[in-house]
Amino acid sequence: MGLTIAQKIIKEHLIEGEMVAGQEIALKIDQTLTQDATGTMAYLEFEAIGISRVKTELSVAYIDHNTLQSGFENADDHRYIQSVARKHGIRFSRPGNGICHQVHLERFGKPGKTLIGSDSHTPTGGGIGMLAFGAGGMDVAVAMGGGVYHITMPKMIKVNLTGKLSPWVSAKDVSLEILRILSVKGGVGYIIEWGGEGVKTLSVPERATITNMGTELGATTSIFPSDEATRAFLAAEGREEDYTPLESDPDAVYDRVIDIDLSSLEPLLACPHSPDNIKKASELSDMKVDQVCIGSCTNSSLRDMLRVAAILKGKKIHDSVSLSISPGSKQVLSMLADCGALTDMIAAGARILECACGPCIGMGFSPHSAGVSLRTFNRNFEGRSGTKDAQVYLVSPEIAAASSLTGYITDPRMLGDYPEITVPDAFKINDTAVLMPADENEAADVEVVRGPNIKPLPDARPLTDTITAPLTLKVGDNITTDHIMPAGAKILPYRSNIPYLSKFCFSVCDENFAERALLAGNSIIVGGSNYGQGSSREHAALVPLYLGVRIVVAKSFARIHVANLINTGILPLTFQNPDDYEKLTEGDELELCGLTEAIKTGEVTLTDKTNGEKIPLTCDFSERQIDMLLAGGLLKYTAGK
Ligand code: MIC
Ligand code: SF4
Repeated sequence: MGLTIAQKIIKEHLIEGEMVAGQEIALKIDQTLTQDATGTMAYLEFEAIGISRVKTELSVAYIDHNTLQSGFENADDHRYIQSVARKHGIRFSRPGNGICHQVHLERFGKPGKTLIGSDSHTPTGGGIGMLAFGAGGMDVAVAMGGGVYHITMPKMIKVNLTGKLSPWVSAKDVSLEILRILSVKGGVGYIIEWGGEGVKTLSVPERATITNMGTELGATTSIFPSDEATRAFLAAEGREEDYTPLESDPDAVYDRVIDIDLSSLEPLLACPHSPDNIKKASELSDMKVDQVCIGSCTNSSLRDMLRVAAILKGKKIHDSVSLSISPGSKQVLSMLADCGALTDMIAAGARILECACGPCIGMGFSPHSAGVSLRTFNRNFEGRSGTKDAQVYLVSPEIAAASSLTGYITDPRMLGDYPEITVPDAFKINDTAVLMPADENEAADVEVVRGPNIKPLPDARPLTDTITAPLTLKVGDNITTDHIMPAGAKILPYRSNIPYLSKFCFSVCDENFAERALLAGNSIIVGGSNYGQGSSREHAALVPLYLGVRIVVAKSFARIHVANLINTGILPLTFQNPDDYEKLTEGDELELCGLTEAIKTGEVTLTDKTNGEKIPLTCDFSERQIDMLLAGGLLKYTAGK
């Protein structure tokens, strides 16, 4: 039987397990990346493992999320990451060099290699034919130490592309179309492989927009073939030698095939507050727009920026719109400057922000109260922009630029001729903002510098046989890690200070949760389906651990978050019958007995001592996961080995 592209890469990197969907497998990891908001924790964990030098082919530490430095906290964390990277053999991408996924694609990604990153949008690398996964910091720390990465062997979806995108329709619309088809849960348990004749019409940055947003489907990852377009991109980056062709076998078997005719797509947008709430731009043309933000790891390539500049050229943005543009990397920014496109953007009235995540993670540029914000980003979760009642729409760079001119949501086809752009064959290469690590002889003398904002990790709590605890919080479906552990300018500086961060846990849902949980000592959370979707931040597990959360019971879980829960030693359990969710009420006293045995058989009974209900729960842990839970999480488990 033939193999898919992903299966070929998995086969080459398989260390443990069998390539049977649903079974746990362990993969060798070639490259890792971290960003600063999750990186400080990942490097503290790497230090805790006690290995002196990374064992990967390449590991890069990026600073891109938390670049406001509105106090000593971020700057201290950056200095810590810079020093720890220098000591342990990791390259350091300085603040201002760009967003991790954009820079990694430009400078380091290689077809056929495996990559894990402490950021959920690491699958951006699938645009260049990498098998790239978002993961929690602990998993990245273990991979840097030469350890394997465990996943459940996914099923395969093939998206068969035909035709060619029409003028004013772009890769973002392909992402939104697949979200319309599959929803934010539809990719869970799958790798999405993009194929068909239509693939040839898409450049690597366009493919990367699509694999980037595959994360919003809940997919394990997404991948494109490596072909002539990949070779051309690598050649433009001056590294054609990194090219290897990759395609699926003609008789490869997919669990599901979805056809998309690129020629039939129209400009789309995702309405508040979910990336799968899709409408046509033409349906919302009465909606007044207050703010437009262009950038993020989804849409900040040179192609996207040149297109925006061409649309804005010689025009002026609408008086009631505030427009921000953040180019994805120093490479993109300097090329925009050289060709004059930057001047066109500035002249039209854009506010140019640094090459970083910026407004995407609420680091500045929050909309005004109830403001309508059009963003070329990948997530529009409630409150993520920093303004709780903002109405955030996800759009293509074309819709964003067009709407910034008119002040209304605008189907860009209204603007007439699609302005031509030329993406050069050779990009401007300048890697001065990537610092090399010390060589092995010098490394011992490098001092790791820790600021006072770095607080110890919360204590592990090995699983006990009986847990009796109150239900301190009951939440609904599609709870994101942004709900569990919000980010934004006021909170993000405390990512290495779990006690402080804990004050904000679930504050979007219930401002009193943190206090209540801390008071209870031990507690249980109940959630709906797709619990923990979105960001890879392991803080959404570490902080509940600190607050005493021992168990999360949900209808279903998102992939990275469930791994993070187990990694921190919190027990994730699912309802055998999802309707039983209704039987539990916040404040109820719950009890689970015989847990050490029950997690092996997969049959767990929850007793609601308040109303006497007995509720059957399930779990399906591998032996490794059981050992981790019994040890109190991945770090204790690894140390024990
Ligand atoms: C995000 O887009 O939500 C983030 C911020 O990049 C996160 C990582 C984090 O929370 O630091 C992600 O996607 O994993
Ligand atoms: Fe940064 Fe936003 Fe991309 Fe996350 S989604 S890595 S915050 S640009």
